[in-house]
Amino acid sequence: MSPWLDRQCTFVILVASQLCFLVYYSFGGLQSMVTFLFWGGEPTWDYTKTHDVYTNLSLIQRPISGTQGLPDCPDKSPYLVGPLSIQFDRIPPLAVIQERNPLIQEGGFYTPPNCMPRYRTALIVPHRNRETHLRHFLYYLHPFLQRQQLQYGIYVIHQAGNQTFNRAKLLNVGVKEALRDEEWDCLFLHDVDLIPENDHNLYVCDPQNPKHVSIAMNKFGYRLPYKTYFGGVSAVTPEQYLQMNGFPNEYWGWGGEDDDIATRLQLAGMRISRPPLSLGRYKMIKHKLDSGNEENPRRFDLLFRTRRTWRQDGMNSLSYVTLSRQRLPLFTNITVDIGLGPTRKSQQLPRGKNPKGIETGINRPSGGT
Ligand code: BGN
Repeated sequence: MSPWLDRQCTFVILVASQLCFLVYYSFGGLQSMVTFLFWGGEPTWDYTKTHDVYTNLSLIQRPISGTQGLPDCPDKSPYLVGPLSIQFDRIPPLAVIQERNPLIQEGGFYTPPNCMPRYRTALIVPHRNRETHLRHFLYYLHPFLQRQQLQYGIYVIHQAGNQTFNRAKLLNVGVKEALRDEEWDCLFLHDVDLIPENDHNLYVCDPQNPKHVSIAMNKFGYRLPYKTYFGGVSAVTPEQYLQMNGFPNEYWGWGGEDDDIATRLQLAGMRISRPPLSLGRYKMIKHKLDSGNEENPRRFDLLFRTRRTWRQDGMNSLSYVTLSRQRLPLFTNITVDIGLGPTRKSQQLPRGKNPKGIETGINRPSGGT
């Protein structure tokens, strides 16, 4: 080959490889490139054309012939509509939500009246001082889930008292309490201020791996803020949850617990599964950082030690006191005393007594510390 031709070839290869890199990065790296090249036929959604969240709900009726010998629900629900209109300017009254969801049973439970559900999903919602958020949440989630033809239940886990909030521990409590009621196939661990924007985002688990669902939130410009992000809404089977020893109990205040969960699921031999970016879309109800949920200054140190602590801190060390368990018309409300953060341990309530002085059972599983 002549030196001239050789130089030409080198030049072309150089330019071509630079172009390849350019394309690679502009499509968001390897994962997105693979999705782009081997596109699985997922529909692309037009979020400028949205539907009312109560669309099709009146079509879901009990059959006149009774519920004996109902067929299995179809693979894909015929009631789904896609992108939903979501607004937070008016707070729906509980009575209105009840009226618009006549098939919901006491405790916030639902089972499709006209077919046998394929999945049973429990939603676990940590809560304190977010009553208006909860009303938006119930208004949007009930019709959303009914259209998916799931059997489901909504559990609101309310932290008693004004001490530092502990989201991850409330989730552990919620899982334990929900599994007392029913053999749920899937546990949706759900922040109260996040509303799904597309009903094709099915509230079912990935049997292989824990699923991070709220991957495209308006707050983060509908992108994942970082690769291992696991906050907001996630879905795990009870088996996956126990395999990772649940969530850490020691994160008091804002931040870090979701990163810990992401680490522990990897330490337990699993990886994060995710829906397509166009489906895992969520609108967040705007709010300020709550008092009692200030940034946790210990989170960096705790995260540094996850590898050493995850087997001891989690479901096997969970202890709390159930103060009340109410089956309300739209959800099951469980109020718990989960104790106090590290600096407040000395003020902890005496065992078996709650602030009202009512005797309660202590929910300490075997193997607890
Ligand atoms: C991260 C927080 C997450 C939070 C996301 C999104 C921490 C740990 C720092 C080492 N993690 O920074 O908890 O969900 O932001 O807001 O603070």
